[in-house]
Amino acid sequence: MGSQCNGDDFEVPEIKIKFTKLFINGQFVDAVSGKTFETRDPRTGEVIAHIAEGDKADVDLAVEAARQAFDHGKWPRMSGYERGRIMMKFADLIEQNIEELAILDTLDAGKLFTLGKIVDIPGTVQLLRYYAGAADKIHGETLKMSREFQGYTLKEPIGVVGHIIPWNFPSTILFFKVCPALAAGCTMVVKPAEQSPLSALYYAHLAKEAGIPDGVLNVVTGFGPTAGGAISSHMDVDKVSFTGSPEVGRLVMEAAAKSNLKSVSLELGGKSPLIIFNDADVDMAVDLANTAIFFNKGEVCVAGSRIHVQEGIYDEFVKKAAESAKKLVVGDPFDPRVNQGPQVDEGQFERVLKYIEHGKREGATLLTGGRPCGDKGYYIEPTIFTDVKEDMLIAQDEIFGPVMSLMKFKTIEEAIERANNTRYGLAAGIVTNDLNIANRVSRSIRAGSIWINCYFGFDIDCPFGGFKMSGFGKDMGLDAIDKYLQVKSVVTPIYGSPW
Ligand code: TXE
Repeated sequence: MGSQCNGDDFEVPEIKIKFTKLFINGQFVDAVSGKTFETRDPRTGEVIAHIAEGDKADVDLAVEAARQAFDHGKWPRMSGYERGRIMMKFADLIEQNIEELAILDTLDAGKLFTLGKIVDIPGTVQLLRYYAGAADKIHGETLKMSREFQGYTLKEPIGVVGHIIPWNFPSTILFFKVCPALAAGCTMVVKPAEQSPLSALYYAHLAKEAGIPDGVLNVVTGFGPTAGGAISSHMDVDKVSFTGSPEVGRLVMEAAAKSNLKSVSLELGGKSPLIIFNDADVDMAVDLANTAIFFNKGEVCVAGSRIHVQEGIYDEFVKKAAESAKKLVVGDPFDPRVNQGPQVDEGQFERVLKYIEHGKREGATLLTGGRPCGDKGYYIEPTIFTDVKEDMLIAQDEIFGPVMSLMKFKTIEEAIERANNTRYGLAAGIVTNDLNIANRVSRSIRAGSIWINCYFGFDIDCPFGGFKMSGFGKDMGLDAIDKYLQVKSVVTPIYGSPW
């Protein structure tokens, strides 16, 4: 077996699930239909809780609350400084509840508990504080008019925003979107993924405690085609910000076009290349490659799922990559020794295994892994394919699981061509000590983020978003605030001048 499933000599923290209802206009309420759905623990497939199943009727109520809060409420009208102060309080409250929030994301999405405590949840605190600091620095420009006019621009919040969130980073991606929208003065309706609704409801409770006015931040849990679809087709939602699959991204755009032509931004995943040149330190490159694909069990939009290795070091790389993958410990994400937890749900588990079977049928060589792991839950061995051809499905589709496709190349030109041979353009990694190669390749790849001698080079100040079919619009950095603003020009003749 390419990996081990661990034993059970560690403690799973006890937790009572406190919030299971929709959060609309500052209150936790049942769905209008009274329906609920089950959220399940991917470690076992067992039900964790029954969650209110919102649909169009609930989205209508949430949008109405957000509309009132935007048109008549304090939030868009208060100073940026005051909004920032409340966001800082929200951050402090999250900081006091890191452990509980990390437990929720581990239970719901199978994420490593230790990482949740030091990366995911503290990351939301950092995002809130960054955008809180930006809230009072949003301003327009004085224009140099060509005639005798005075002109300036105002940057105004876009209005009511719908955020549709995936399950792979239930906390991080939620705050990628909520923080700049709050800083801009927008009001919003959030639809978490049906696989991972627990933490979003907890955050809603903390937002209220921090003093975010009722109606500003609403959370409607439920399914994509019903609750999500109602947001993207709503006539009173001014913008929708979506992270998820390209198929649904297309539906969101269609719904926006067919309703009120709301503004749309999309982050739709990728098939990101990591290109390793002959001069690379092979051990370091193997570490990077394994992290790039196996981190968060491969459920990462920027996962380095296509590893292109130059021929001079290819054989050594293949041997060491397999050895390294075999050492990864797959098992219960609450166990601090574990490197890889379960896939988020049965659907994703089956989908990844199907791709692995497809890879074998297409003629790729299964170097290591390839099987489910353990007797319950949705665990899959870290898997590496070699002899992957570019037209194979496993080299083109986003598998969203722990499956590495290894390919050999000869020249820089070939590496660039292969890296760009994908419909996606989210990220790319380059490993070389040659500055000329690094510069040339980074400028030639059509992707939104390029990481040289590192991978996952995320930073709060670094705009993140895709090219090509990976979508458009940036999360993070100050650019993300612009998504939630619109520019108004104000012009007046200068007194006494003819016009
Ligand atoms: O995504 P969906 P799924 C990719 C990844 C994964 C695949 C399928 O390859 O294997 O997509 O995952 C909501 N109108 N990514 O099926 O369906 C849904 O409820 C409005 C990459 O889970 O796109 C959830 O909240 N909303 C990605 C969100 O969309 C709808 C992260 C994402 O779900 C909807 C996740 C509809 N008609 C998956 N249908 C990334 N970019 O990181 C569903 N939703």
